Amino acid sequence: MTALTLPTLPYALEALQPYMSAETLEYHHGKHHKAYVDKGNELLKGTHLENKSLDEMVKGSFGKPELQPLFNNVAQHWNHMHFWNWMKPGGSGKVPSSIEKKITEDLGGMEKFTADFAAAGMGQFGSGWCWLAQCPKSGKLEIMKTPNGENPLAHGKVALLGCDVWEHSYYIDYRNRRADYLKAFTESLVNWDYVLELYESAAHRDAAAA
Ligand code: MN3
Repeated sequence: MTALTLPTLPYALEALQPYMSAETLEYHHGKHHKAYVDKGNELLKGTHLENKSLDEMVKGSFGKPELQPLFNNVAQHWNHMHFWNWMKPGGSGKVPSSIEKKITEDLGGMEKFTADFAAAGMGQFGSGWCWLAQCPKSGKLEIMKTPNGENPLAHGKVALLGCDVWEHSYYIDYRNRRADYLKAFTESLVNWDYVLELYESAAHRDAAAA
């Protein structure tokens, strides 16, 4: 049994056009994500993390120099499993009211959130991700940026939304214009239903733990 499996995209390759091309999705999913799955499976073989959940693989390999290559691949697998669901055809638009209320309380409103999220993506030097995350202790939302494969989970936070700012996610469509890609992502691609699902399951988990 292989531990990691490349998922099927939840929409057709053409479905996110004109904001993200079929060619970008074909390479990003079929080559880049597939490479993380293949390499991750190879590196997992014989380790104590082989039969663990994906969350445990990410947390168990983070911050250990000898497991850095494994972390890079399992974390990128985790990130992309969510990333495909953080977008949808006809995305962005109306933000669920509970999310909008929480963003207004913690992050100063939707407009400020959108600007700060994009600024985090722009401010990530080189490859990485920008995030809307929730602190499980305080319950507060925060904006994060992380290098390479790192994610909120590795840092003890709950990821609610993430945008891949590795060049492979935008270079075919936007060349060097990361800001235009981030604008298209925030305005036209975000699947807020999935964000809501993650937000609500985090709340249920916290209630169960309390
Ligand atoms: Mn990627």
